[in-house]
Amino acid sequence: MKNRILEELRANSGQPVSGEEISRRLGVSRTAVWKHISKLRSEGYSIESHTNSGYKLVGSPDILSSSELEPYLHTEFMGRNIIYLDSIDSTNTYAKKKAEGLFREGTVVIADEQTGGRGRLGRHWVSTKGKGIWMTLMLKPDILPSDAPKLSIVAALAVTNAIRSCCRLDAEIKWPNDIVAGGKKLCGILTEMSAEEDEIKYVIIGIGINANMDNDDFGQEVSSIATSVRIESGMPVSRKALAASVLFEFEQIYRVFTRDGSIKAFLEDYKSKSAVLGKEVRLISKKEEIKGLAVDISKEGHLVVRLADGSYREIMSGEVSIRGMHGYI
Ligand code: BT5
Repeated sequence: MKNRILEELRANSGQPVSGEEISRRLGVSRTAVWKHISKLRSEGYSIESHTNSGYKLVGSPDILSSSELEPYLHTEFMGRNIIYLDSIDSTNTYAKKKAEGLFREGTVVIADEQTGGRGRLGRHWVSTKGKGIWMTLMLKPDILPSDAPKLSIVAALAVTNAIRSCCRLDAEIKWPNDIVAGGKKLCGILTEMSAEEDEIKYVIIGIGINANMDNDDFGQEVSSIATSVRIESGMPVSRKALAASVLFEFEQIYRVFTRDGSIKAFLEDYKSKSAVLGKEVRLISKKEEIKGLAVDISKEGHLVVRLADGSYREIMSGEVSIRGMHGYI
């Protein structure tokens, strides 16, 4: 009901609309209308009350709730059910708990702030309030569990396309799951899955985009490798427009991918946006560090590296960190 009242206020584009009219149109009491208006105000909506003419919407908060995101969405199922949280430890942790029950395909958990944002291997992800897009996509694709890791490739390509089209920034993909600009990290992706035998129970894809982060927000250690859309482009970005664009791009590629669990149809596009192909890289895992020239990405989504002795190694994304020879990338 709250969202429908918001729609009524928006539909009147800046003109006041009387409580009586809203109550009649929506079939609720005037007291109920007043209560929902109070709730909207507490969420950051600026609503003026005019004694004779009614309520007028004069400002909306910069948040990624369903009612704020909805006008920007051009998807069929991605983000059509949004769980918006003001603050949470981690949207991935939250989504995992939700995914144990029934959920609608394409549900998105979005938080304005994460107090315990997670990277891979238990690393911390800085998620400052109101400055980024911290979200988790909830999916149940009908593909083999062994194909699910390729969804990081799908997500990385979607985010890169969205940043390129929304922010006019030459974002690139640092295989497999980082998006970079100016040699620093703009976005990280954390894909987690639960499967039983040959059936996927759920896949959740956590996406953290540094939209309007400032250098100070990252802290000293992270700021040497991190950047944001705002820092790189010199302009703040609309988080609503960017988040909606990511969901749109994701839906397009996900549809193609889930036909057969293959990345073949968009692999060339992915490769053309790669920040590592053609570069000398260091691949760091728990066991070893190897150096080589990144030459290709296979149809399995593995990185193919040519080593100094001329031999080739195919690297799976799992537990590897990739670095340039002299810096982050
Ligand atoms: C990642 O891990 O890059 C995956 C990050 C996924 C974050 C999203 S936000 C929504 C969802 N909910 C979660 O709890 N997580 C997901 P990894 O490749 O392990 O990189 C982590 C490393 O990146 C850290 O050790 C830092 O060095 C660096 N880092 C931390 N915060 C960062 C930030 N905001 N921007 C850039 N780099 C950061």
